[in-house]
Amino acid sequence: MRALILVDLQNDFCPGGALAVPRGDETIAIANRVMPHFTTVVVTQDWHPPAHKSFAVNNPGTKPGDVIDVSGIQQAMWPAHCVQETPGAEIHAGLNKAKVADLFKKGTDPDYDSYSGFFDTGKKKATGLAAYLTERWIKQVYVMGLATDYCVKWTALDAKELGFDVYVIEDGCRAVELKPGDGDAAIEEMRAAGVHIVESGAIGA
Ligand code: VGL
Ligand code: ZN
Repeated sequence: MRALILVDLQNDFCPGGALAVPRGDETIAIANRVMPHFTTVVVTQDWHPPAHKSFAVNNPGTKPGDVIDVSGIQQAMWPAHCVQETPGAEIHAGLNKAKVADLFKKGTDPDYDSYSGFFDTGKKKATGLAAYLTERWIKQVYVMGLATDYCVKWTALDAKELGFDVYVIEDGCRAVELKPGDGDAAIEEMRAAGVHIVESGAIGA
């Protein structure tokens, strides 16, 4: 059995959003196109409390792009984004939600970030996604969404480490690229870890 994990297809990661990923909105049509080929489709949702420690505004003297020590972990500073119950945290309205079976929120603990859809960054707390997939006999997971160099990468690498056969739909992802080239580097890092890199056109073909 295979599942599709749609990572953080949220307004704040699309053009006009608080942490806009260039051309992030182009992933929505691709998600809608591949979804019918999966029996299980889940989405992850970055869902931060206003006091979240990954926000530069909550760490006086820092600005977005800085990296500081938070709870013993090297943490990048971001503009405030995906704040719980705000429009920016909503899943993009263009996504066909009829096919989405479940939603997994992450980044809810103010002291820890959670790029991965499976665990917080310190691996202290699971989101429940791994157990959910295992209960449904899922062996292969397909991952796409936002952003290639953060949440897609961490989700795919955790899935691989958990023992799933992992496929990243490359054209269904867009990168933040704090540094130019981060997107391609993330793809290569995933490939080196044994993640299959595929194109959406090959799904269901
Ligand atoms: C993400 C930065 C901060 C992502 C989430 O979804 O890739 N990136 N929070
Ligand atoms: Zn976040």
